[in-house]
This record gives sequence, structure tokens and C-alpha cells, in this order.
Amino acid sequence: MDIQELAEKVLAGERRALARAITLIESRRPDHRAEAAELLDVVKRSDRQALRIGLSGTPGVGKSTFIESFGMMLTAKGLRVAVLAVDPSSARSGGSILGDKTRMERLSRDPRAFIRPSPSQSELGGVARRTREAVALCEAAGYDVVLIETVGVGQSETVVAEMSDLFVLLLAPAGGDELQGVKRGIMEIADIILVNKADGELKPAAMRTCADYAGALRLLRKRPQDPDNFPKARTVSALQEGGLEDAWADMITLSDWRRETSHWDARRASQARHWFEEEVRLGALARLSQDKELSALMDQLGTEVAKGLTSPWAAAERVIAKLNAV
Ligand SMILES: Nc1nc2c(ncn2[C@@H]2O[C@H](COP(=O)(O)OP(=O)(O)O)[C@@H](O)[C@H]2O)c(=O)[nH]1
Ligand SMILES: [Mg+2]
Repeated sequence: MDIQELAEKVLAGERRALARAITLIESRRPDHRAEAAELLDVVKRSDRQALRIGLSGTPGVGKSTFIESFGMMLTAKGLRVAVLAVDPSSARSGGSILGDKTRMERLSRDPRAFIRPSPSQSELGGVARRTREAVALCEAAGYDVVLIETVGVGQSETVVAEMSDLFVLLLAPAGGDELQGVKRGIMEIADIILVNKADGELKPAAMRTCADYAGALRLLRKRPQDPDNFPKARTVSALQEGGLEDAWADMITLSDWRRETSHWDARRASQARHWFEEEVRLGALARLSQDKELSALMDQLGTEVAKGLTSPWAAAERVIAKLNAV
């Protein structure tokens, strides 16, 4: 495969080339990894920036429905929209987006949209790594908005927030007055909370839930990266396409403000640093498991630690010292 040629096609915005490029970065074959690194390096010369929107919500809140209507609204404005997913359970389910193809039927046929199911890998670190690279490719291909979806399980929200400019939390109307058990940590990384299904019988409950969350958001510590009135909660109906224009307006207000106040660049810079460190960490771990001598030492020390013969810290020091020598 000619990497230069593939890179040119990605930069020219060719969807099929983009799909092939993502397949390449998802491959774990060592020769493919080398080609992927070269490809990412070439496309990096484009300084295009998409608006990267992270979207999280538990199964059933309406993420797929929302992405379809929100995505269609954006493409109708002439914007190009890419949809990616971080799904740590995809090894089992075969990819959240793929299973939802019917809910995104219109969007997947739209020439301005690009939808990619999440790679089937069980390890969150690995999925996150590939998705970050896919985001970079979509950006280089000239997509204006990159939506990164995740089901809210475990650490995946944090991982998605770390690759987004904006993080949107999608919620469903609650029955009672409980805050749906949304963890404080998730509230703290949310820029915009959207209470979906604000239509028909569910509308009053959606409005109550929204008011509850607006209140909860006001109780959180003010963050330097927010203008007045953010983070914000509002109601939407993905099904009836209600409130989507307002939600988009909020996203633009917030991202414009962050650009003007340099929070945007600061966030991207610290994310880039974080990914670099993460790559080194993953690379070092891979080295550990590939090197026969080191993995034998790991085994041996692991047994000693388990038996209480060595402290975990001293044992780790010995492995790290050995790693230095490799
Ligand atoms: N009433 C109502 N139902 C919705 C809305 N959005 C999604 N749903 C329904 O909620 C269910 C789950 O939606 P889906 O998009 O698959 O949720 P996901 O699991 O988060 O991707 C489906 O039956 C949808 O039709 C909405 O805005 N209003
Ligand atoms: Mg879905």
C-alpha cells in the first residue's frame, strides 16, 4: 500500500480512503503499525481543526437517535460530520454503532456524514488509542464536527472527554427526584447536559429532571474553562428533533468562548501531552510483555510479591531498572 497516496486521498476528503486509513490504524500487525505511524505523520501537516464532541449516556437514553437527528441537522447546514465510538464492550456486542445502523439509517446514507463503528478490542486503552488516531484522520479529512460516542460504563467517559473539545452527557427523564446515580466525576467533566425524550408524556418529567441537574451543576465548583451559564442543562427530543438547534447554539457559544480565551488551545495541548505519555506507557508495557527475559522476571517477582517475600515497590523498581537496560 502506498502510504503517501493514501494520505493524499484522506487529505482530499475521500471517504473510502478515510475508511481504509482507519482500518490500517486499527490493525495490530507490526508492519501496519509502522505504516499507520507514517500515515498519521503525513496527515498531521493539515492544520484543520474539527469540533470534537464527546457524547456519553447509558444504553437506551437515545444516543443513536440523537446522533442521527443532530447529525442530519448539521449536514443540512452544509457541515461534514464524522461519528466514531469508544465502546469497551464492543468485543462482545460487535460494535455499538454497527448494531444501531437502523437508527442511523438516514445519516449513514448522507454523503456529508461518515460513520465508523468502534474497533472490536476488549481493552479500553487500546480502543481509546485507535479512536484518537481515527479522530485525527477525520479531522485531516476535513470533517467539521467529529462526534465520539460512548456508553457510560467504567472509565470510558473520561477517556472520551480526553479526546473531545466538548463533552455532552445525554440523560433520560427520571421517574422520581433521584439524580439517576450519575457520578459526581461525570458531572464534573460534562460541559452540556441534555435531557432527552422531552416529548409527549415524558415532557414534564424531562423538564423536572433538567431543573434538577441544572441545580446540581450550579453547586459544582466554577471551572476556569467556562463562561457564565456553563455547564448547562437543557431538554431535547431526539425523536421529534426538538431543542437541537438550541443545543448546537450552546456548543458554538462555548467553543467560541474557549477559542477566544485560549482555553481551547490549552486543552488540546494538554490532551496531546497526555496522549504522548499514554503512548509511552502502552509502549513500555508492550515491551515488558514481548521481552522474554523481562516477562520471566515479572513472573518470578510476581510470585515473590504474592508470597510476601518482596514488597511490590521494591519488585517494581527491579523491573524498571531492568527496563532501562533494554
Ligand atoms: N420519546 C422519545 N423516545 C426516544 C427519543 N430518543 C430515543 N428514543 C427511544 O429510546 C430508545 C433507545 O434509543 P437509542 O437511540 O437506541 O438509545 P441508545 O442506546 O442510547 O443509542 C428507542 O426506542 C428510541 O426510539 C426521544 O427523543 N423521545
Ligand atoms: Mg445506540
